[in-house]
Amino acid sequence: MTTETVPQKPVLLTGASGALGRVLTRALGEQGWTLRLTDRVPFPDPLPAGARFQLADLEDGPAILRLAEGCGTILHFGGISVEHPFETVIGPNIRGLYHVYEAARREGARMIFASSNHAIGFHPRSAVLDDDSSLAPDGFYGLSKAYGELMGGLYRDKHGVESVFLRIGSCFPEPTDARMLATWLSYADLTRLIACATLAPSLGPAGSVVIWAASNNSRMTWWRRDGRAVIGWTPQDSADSYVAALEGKTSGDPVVERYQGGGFAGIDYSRAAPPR
Ligand code: NAI
Ligand code: 15L
Repeated sequence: MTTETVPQKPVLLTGASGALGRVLTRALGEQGWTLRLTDRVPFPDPLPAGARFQLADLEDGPAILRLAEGCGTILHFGGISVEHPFETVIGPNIRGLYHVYEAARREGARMIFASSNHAIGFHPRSAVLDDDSSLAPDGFYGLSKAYGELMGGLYRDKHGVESVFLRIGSCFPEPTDARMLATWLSYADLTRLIACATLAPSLGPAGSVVIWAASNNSRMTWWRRDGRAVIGWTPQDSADSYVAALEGKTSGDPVVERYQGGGFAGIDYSRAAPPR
């Protein structure tokens, strides 16, 4: 554990203009972090002191290398963030990810990768997963996140690049359906998670950790062991106060309700029926 609250080197945040990028920019900026922000669309909010923004496409490798110069941590939140056709996903989420890992390698920076529950979304909700359970992507988007975690393993094993793989559940202002009673991650818990992942002096002997990024929801019975003790993160919020309002809010679709990935598992699902 560490007593520092501000990283010694600048932190690069990709996807800064997106929903979570804006949340993190505001929260980490208020804590005095030196942020280098980037996205392919302009940053819509006032910039905090200590932050600067540069437009760049993740597919522009030299631009990403330049942006990362001098950074000690990369918070990689940019890219396609929901299910899309393969050809839409591959550029930002595969080629773009490669550029970010190359930048991390060159700078000796720690990578904090916004992976997703959709990397494991085809596990049924009856399964209990640990950090070494098999990947089971529920679409092309989830497949890109699974590939990202594998790429992180390659850069760890071959180049010593550290990674924190955040398998984010559902990070929104509040939960909005029954599934999110399990998967919800509050913005405050996300912000604390990023601080712990960035400031932890070490990621242990493995050099990488997987985190099930959900708040302290009593309905989250699907995800168990992970690396939170290594980085010192404990979620403090909970979806439990929304149970009465949301527990009946289900889709009625047996495929969607069967799998951890919910609606994403049901997109373009063409089997006659889910396996028994
Ligand atoms: P978002 O879609 O609001 O933000 C993604 C940002 O990436 C956008 O601002 C977009 O312009 C940028 N981007 C896309 N392609 C790019 C490219 N080629 N070059 C540069 N920038 C590009 O998504 P959100 O919700 O903020 O999520 C952030 C990250 O967290 C994403 O990687 C997403 O997959 C991941 N995540 C989010 C969850 C959530 O509940 N919000 C759950 C699980 C994972
Ligand atoms: C994700 O990976 C998406 O980025 C987000 O928009 C939500 O759909 C979330 O998963 C979820 O599963 O709720």
